[in-house]
Amino acid sequence: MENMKNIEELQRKFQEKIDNDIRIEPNDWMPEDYRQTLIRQISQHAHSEIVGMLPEGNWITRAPNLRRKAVLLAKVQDEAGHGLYLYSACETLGADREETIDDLHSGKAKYSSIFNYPTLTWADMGAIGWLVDGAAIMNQVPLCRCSYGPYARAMVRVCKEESFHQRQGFEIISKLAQGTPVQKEMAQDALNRFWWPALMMFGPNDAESKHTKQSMDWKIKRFTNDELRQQFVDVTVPQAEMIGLTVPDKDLKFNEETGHYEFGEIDWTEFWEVVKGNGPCNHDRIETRRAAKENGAWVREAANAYAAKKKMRKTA
Ligand code: BYC
Repeated sequence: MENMKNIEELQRKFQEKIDNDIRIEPNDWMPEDYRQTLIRQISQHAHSEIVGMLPEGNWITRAPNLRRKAVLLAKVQDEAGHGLYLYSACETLGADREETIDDLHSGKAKYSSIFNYPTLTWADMGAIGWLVDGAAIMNQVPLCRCSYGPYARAMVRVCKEESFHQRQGFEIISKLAQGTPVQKEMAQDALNRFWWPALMMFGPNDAESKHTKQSMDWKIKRFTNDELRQQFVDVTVPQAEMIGLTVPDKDLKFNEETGHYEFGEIDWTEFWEVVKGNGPCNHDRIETRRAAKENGAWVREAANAYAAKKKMRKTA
C-alpha cells in the first residue's frame, strides 16, 4: 500500500514536469513505458544516422572535384557523430550500447526506410542533402523541445549540422539543374527517385501510427507524422519550382484556401515492405554494418588491452 502511494506520487511529479515543460533527466523517476519508448525511438534514430552514412559514403571516392569530396566527407563524418551522441543518449536510459547495435545487425531493430534506396548518380548526393536532410530537419527541430533532456540537447547540435547538410545538397542539385541538359536530366531523375521515399520518412499516416498519441502526450513528439509531412511538402515544392525541377506527383496542387499543397497518395505497400526488410538495399546495408563491426574487432581489442595496461601501471 505504502509502495503504491509512493509510485502514485512519483507518477504525479513526473506528469507535473511534463505539463510544465520541465525536462526529464536521466536520474529522475520515469514510467517504464516512457523509458522504453525513448529507447526505441532514440536507438532507431541512432541506427538511421549510422546506416545513413552508407548511401553517401558510396560517392566519396567518386565526387566530381576536391571541394565536393571534402564537403561530402565532412557531412558523412557528421552523421557518424550524430549516431554517437544518440547512442550515448540511449545509454542514459539504461540501454546497453552493444546490445542495441546487435539488434540492428540481427534485423530486430528498425532504422529509417530512406536508407534502403540505392544512390545511382552524383545527383543523388544533391537529392539526399536537399530532401532527406531537409525532411530530417523538419522532424528533428521539434525534437529539440522533446521532454527528455539528453535527447533534446543532442538534437540542438544535430539540427545545426543538418541545416548545413541540407544547404550543401540544395547547392549540388541546383547547380546540376542549371547545368547541361544531361545534368538537368540527372537532377530530375534523382528527384523522381527520392521524392516519395522522402515523404515516407515521416512514418505512417496518423490513423496508422501506433505510437504518436502517447508520444505526443509525453511531449516526446510535438507534431504528428502527417503534420510534419505537410510542412515538408509546403516548404520543398516551391524550392523545386525555383530550380526548374518537377515534383513527380500528378495530384500535387496548391490549395489557395488552406494555404497548403495537396499531394497524392503514398504507396504504403512499398513503405511497409521496405520497413520489413524487403527494400532494394536492406540486405546490403545490414551486411555492410555487420562486416564493419567484425573488421573493427581488432581495434576494439587493442584499445581495451591498452586501457587495461594503463590501469595496471597506474595501480602498480
Ligand atoms: N522507416 O507509430 P509510428 C537521419 C516505424 S534522418 C522505418 O508512427 P513513431 C539522417 C516505427 O519505428 C532519419 N520505420 O512510430 C538524415 C514504428 O515501428 P516500431 C531518422 C519507420 O516512433 C540524413 C512503426 O513504424 N530520424 O537520421 O511514433 C543523413 C509505426 O510508426 C518509419 C529519426 O529517427 C520509417 N520511415 O514515429 C543521415 C527521427 N516510420 O518501433 C541520417 C526520430 C515509422 O513500433 N524518430 N517507422 O517497431 C521519429 O521522429 C519517429 O520515430 C518517427 C516514427 C516519425 C520516425
